Amino acid sequence: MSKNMSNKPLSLTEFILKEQQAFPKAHGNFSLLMEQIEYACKIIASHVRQAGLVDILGVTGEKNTFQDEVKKIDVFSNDLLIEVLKTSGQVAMIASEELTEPIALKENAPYIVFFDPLDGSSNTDINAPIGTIFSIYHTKGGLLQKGSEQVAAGYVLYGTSTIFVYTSGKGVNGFTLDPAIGTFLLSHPDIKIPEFNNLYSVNEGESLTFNKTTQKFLHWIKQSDPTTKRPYKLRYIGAMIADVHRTLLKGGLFLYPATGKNPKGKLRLMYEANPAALILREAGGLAFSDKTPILDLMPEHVHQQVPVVLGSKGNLEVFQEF
Ligand code: P6P
Repeated sequence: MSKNMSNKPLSLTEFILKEQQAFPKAHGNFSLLMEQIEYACKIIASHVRQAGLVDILGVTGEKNTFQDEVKKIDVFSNDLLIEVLKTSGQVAMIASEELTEPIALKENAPYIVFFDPLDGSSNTDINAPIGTIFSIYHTKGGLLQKGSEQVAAGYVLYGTSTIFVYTSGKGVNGFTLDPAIGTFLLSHPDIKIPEFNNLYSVNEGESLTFNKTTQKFLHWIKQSDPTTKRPYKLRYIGAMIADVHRTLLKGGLFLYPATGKNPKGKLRLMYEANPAALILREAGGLAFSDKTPILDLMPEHVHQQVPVVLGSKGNLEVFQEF
C-alpha cells in the first residue's frame, strides 16, 4: 500500500483516510484527531530544527512533576499540543508529562489522549534526537485503562530526519517528513522488528543498582562467544523514543530497569511504556515490566513509573532465561 497511481508515496493523511475506509462505521473523528496530532508535530519539528536560533532554548526555571528542569521548548510543545487537540473537538481529556493533573477539554468527545510533548528534551541542547509520544484511548473506558485498550499509539522522532511512526492496531507504519512540501510520506511500510540482534540499550551508569538478575544478564552479554553472538554492542541515546526506534528497526533490547534512584523504574507507563509496548507488539516484538507484559498492567495513576525491558522476541527469550 506504499505507492498509488502516480507512483508518489502515500502521505500520512492519505494513509489515515485509507485506514478509515476499512472501518465502515468510522465517521472521521479518529482521522481528524490524527491529523491534528500530525499538524502539531510539524510545528514542533520546525521549532526543534531552529532550537539554537529562536528563544525557546534554556530552562524556564520551573520544574515538572518529576522535578525535571522544564525547558522552554518543552513548555512550547506542551501548550501547542493542548491547543491543537482542543481545536480538534475530538478530545475529552488530556494528560501530559508536563501537566501535574489531566485537563478536561470537551465533554463527551470520543477520545482521551496521553502525551509526552518532548521526550528526552535535555538532548535539545546537544543536537541529539528527541521525540513526541502519544497514546489514544476511547473516552468511554475512563482515564486509566490498560495499554491493551489503546486505540492507537505513536511517536514523532526529531532526528537526522523527522519520522512519524504509529499503529492503530493493524501493524506499524513510518512516515518521513518531506520538508520541501511539509508532508509526512510513507517511508517505512509495515515495520517488523528483527527476530534477534546483539544490540542492547541501557544506562550502564546505573547498572550497579539494578536487580541481581539484570546485572547477571548484563555481565553475560559482555562475555565473548561467537556462537551466541556475544559480546553485544551498546547503543544509548538517552531519549527513550530514539532508543526504541533503533530497537524497532535493528532489533535487540532496550531496558530501563528499576534503579536505586528510581526503585519503581523511571519511564512513565501511560505515555512512554504503553505506546512503545503497543508498537512493539504490532511489529512482532515484546515489552515487559518485570514478569508482566506492559500492555496488561492496570494503571494506578497518570504518572505511574514502571521498569521496562522491550525488543526482539529472540532477545527477550534469552533475557527471561535469567
Ligand atoms: P537516564 C528522558 O528524560 C527519559 O524520560 C527517557 O526518554 C529516557 O529513556 C530516560 O529518561 C533516560 O534516563 O537516567 O538514562 O538519563
